[in-house]
Amino acid sequence: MPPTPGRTTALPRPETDAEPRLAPMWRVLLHNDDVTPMEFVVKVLREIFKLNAIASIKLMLEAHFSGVALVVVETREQAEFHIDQAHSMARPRGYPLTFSMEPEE
Ligand code: TYC
Repeated sequence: MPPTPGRTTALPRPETDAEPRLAPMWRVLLHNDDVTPMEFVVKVLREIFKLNAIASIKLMLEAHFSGVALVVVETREQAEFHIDQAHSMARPRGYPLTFSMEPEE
């Protein structure tokens, strides 16, 4: 369909060039501890956060060696749900595995 005369077709907004975000985004962080087995951390990252094996191992090692690792950026509701699921997997086994969340900016 030809453009209507006198009207412009969609142009990028010069200020942002990007679509406005509908929902504020939150960072989910993985914290190291001295108790949770490495294999269990990887299992949680795969099963709850749907990360592949390589990404899960890399993140687990990053948290293990540096204290904390960024897992994913998602909406507040998604982050709360995933963290709750992860803690619910760990607590009955007596593991102190901890995730936290913080607003992106
Ligand atoms: N530090 C734990 C250990 O040596 C493994 C671990 C890694 C725990 C990352 C938590 O977020 C974590 N068994």
